[in-house]
Amino acid sequence: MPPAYDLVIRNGKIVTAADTFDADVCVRDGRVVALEGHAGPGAREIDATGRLVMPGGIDSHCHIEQMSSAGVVCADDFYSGTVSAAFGGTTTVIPFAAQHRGQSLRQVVRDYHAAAEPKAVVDYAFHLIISDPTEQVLGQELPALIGDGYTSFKIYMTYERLRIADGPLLDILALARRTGALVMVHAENHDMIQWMTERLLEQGLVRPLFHAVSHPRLAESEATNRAISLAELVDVPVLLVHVSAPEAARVIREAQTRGLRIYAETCPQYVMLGADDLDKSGMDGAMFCCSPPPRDAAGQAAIWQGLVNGTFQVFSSDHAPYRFDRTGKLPRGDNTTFKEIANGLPGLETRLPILFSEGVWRGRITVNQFVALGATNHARLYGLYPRKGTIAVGSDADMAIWDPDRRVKLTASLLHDQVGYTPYEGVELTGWPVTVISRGRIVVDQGKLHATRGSGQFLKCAQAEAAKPLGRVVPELATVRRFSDRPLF
Ligand code: DUC
Ligand code: ZN
Ligand code: ZN
Repeated sequence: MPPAYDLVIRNGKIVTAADTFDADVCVRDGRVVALEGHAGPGAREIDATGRLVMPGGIDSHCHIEQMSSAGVVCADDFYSGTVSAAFGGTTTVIPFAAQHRGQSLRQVVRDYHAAAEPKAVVDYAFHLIISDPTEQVLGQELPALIGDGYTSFKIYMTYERLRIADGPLLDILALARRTGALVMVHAENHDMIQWMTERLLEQGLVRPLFHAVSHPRLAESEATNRAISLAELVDVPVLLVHVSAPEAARVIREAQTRGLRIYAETCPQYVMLGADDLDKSGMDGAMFCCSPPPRDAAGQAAIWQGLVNGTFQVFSSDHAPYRFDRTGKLPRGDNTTFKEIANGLPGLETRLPILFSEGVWRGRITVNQFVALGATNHARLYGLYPRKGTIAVGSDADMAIWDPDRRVKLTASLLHDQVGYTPYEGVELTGWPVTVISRGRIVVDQGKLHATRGSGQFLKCAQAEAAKPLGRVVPELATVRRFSDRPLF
């Protein structure tokens, strides 16, 4: 008799966002087909005694093989990026297909597919980045792409070459409302940043530390409040990405408490790093420059609080990998001013180990919250659930088997990205993913890669429940309804 299953993971403790229980996981044709005690034989078996068997992580914010608006190309392509993700326990990534001004969105998506398909080793979907909301883009390309499975997109309120002013942002939000897409917002007040930057440069204050000074918390909280107000006017959910400032977290919490569908994401750098890291000697502070910047110890505590109390639904890496040289972080070497430093940190591989160690091992969050923040909520928000983000009969067999006691000291040479440094050099963590499985295939086992280039698959995202409007009409629009049958937008 042939074995009943392709793969059986025995004796592990299964952890989902909702539950923790003992069972064997039985896999056939890439899917979980049974969760039971004393399962029948598998063609391949893994003994997970003493281990946690968790859904493979989903990283819904990472930049891979992307060119920044300043023309700097990421250090990671879809091979190194997804290999690095897999070693860190992540089996699905959602990077961006990023439009620059003047580009056709459709062509941008084709280009990212051409880059990802031959290289990715884990599954991937795409968010879009909209920087040029022309009539053609908003009238045709974007609605068609949303229908084709690209159901979320990011917009920037800052960066000269990317930013969307409030008027076009309202157009975009109205379009999202009509089409059921989820809008992700980079919320920082552009003029505050630019004005601060000019004042600092005038005084010759150019060191990396001044990147943090030029991006004040107020710039983040003001724009966050504005983004939420615009979304409330249109009655459409939005997701605030990479939240770093306690004041912004407070604005989000308050909107959520009022019952609005406002979602939020934070990232490892905002619980692990501080603005003082940007004050390292020479140019070393540039290794920690990202936008928004890391804040301070009180800010880290506030972000932890938001992770614990549910203000943040997702913990993503915002992996934006730039090498510490002229090809990346430092286009003018030691003469690079803070304004010219490429913005972003690597983090695909360290995201989940940091959340596990600093969150679960230190007792800040439960292991079920860990799964929700690292996998399940990403799948729910972006229309991949229940295929991804959980361990359940019928779901893809994407799992990471964690040794909860494994001690690891982070160092750049341990990691598999192409960045050459880690902002977490020397950090000691407890808990590590030892075996990583994607659709029943062993991708990583005991520190070795087993997946081949191009074995990852593209995932179409459904329109998520999370993106649905609440049906709340602001009073002024209620007035319009008395005089007109036609919706205003
Ligand atoms: N925003 C991101 O999402 N990533 C890197 C830099 C930035 O501003
Ligand atoms: Zn951003
Ligand atoms: Zn980003």
